[in-house]
Amino acid sequence: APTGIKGKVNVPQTVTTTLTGQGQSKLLEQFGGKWDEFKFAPIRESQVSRAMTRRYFQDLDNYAESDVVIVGAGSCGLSTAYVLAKARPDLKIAILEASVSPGGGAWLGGQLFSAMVLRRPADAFLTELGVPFEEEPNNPNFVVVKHAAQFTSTLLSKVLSFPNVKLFNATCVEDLITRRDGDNVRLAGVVVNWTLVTLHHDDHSCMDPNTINAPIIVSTTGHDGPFGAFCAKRLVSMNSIEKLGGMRGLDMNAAEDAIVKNTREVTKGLIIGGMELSEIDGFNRMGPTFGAMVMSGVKAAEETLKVFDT
Ligand code: AHZ
Repeated sequence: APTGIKGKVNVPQTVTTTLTGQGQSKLLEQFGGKWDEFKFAPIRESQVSRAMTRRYFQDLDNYAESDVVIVGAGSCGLSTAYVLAKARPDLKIAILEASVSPGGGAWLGGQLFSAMVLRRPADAFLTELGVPFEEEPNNPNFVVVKHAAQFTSTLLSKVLSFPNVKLFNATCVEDLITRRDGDNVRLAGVVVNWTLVTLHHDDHSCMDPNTINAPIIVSTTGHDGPFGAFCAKRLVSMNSIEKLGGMRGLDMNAAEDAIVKNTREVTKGLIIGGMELSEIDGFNRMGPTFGAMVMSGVKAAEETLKVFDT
């Protein structure tokens, strides 16, 4: 491996940034000075480029053979990654997210409102993550996180801290790698491209993709939309399943239980969870309640572990 990448990971000590009596930041004091003497350590531009590219290309090399690929870093995909990475530090987990910003639809609770609702017993996942939540007065059946972004940023930060996880954002899964398995097909990886390239296949000459091999793909690309339900739709276009069930109208009670219970290996090597599953099975949507997304993530991780255990 190139030197300088596997160096010691520095965990920052907590520093107090509160202002002192003289209105001076203690943080600045720690770095030894007054504002007019403030100076960063010197750097050359190429050193910045090399620090980034060396790591990225080493990651591309390392994760070209992954143990698990998670497609889509929404609430379901990130929950899957958290459970899996924690349970099995020996597994190499690549998360592929088409958008620049991971998190999918979980930055807001619903419409453009802040609070995020999760029905019990999904509060156990919040407790596991250490995300604070409120009880709803006179209703023990659900809990409320004051801002969905607090849930998503905490989950994301924990997932990214696992040494066995790499998130490739702005990277789109644009096809599946398949192998014949008797009369059936099993998945053996994914075909990827920069999302900006994927979006321009129609107006540029051929821009070939890249690949990642993995025995298990967990697809959590959400319901149909500009990018959503990717693997579900691909299963139909490659004749692996006849047709999609198609997501039905909103019914919170029916939808959440159905999604969690049915999160499963749909085709050999492909586990589907979250709202993408509603497109396969024809389940209802649940709208702005996120318990099923995290619990489907937990189940997707368990289904993945089952495959590795057999
Ligand atoms: O960008 C997508 C999003 O971040 C990403 N994605 C989609 N297609 C992709 C592809 N390659 C890589 N081909 C891709 N990434 O997948 C993520 C899906 O996140 P999401 O939040 O849309 O899905 P989820 O199933 O995790 O959560 C659904 C949340 C919903 S939708 C809903 C309703 O409509 O009623 N209710 C809830 C709680």
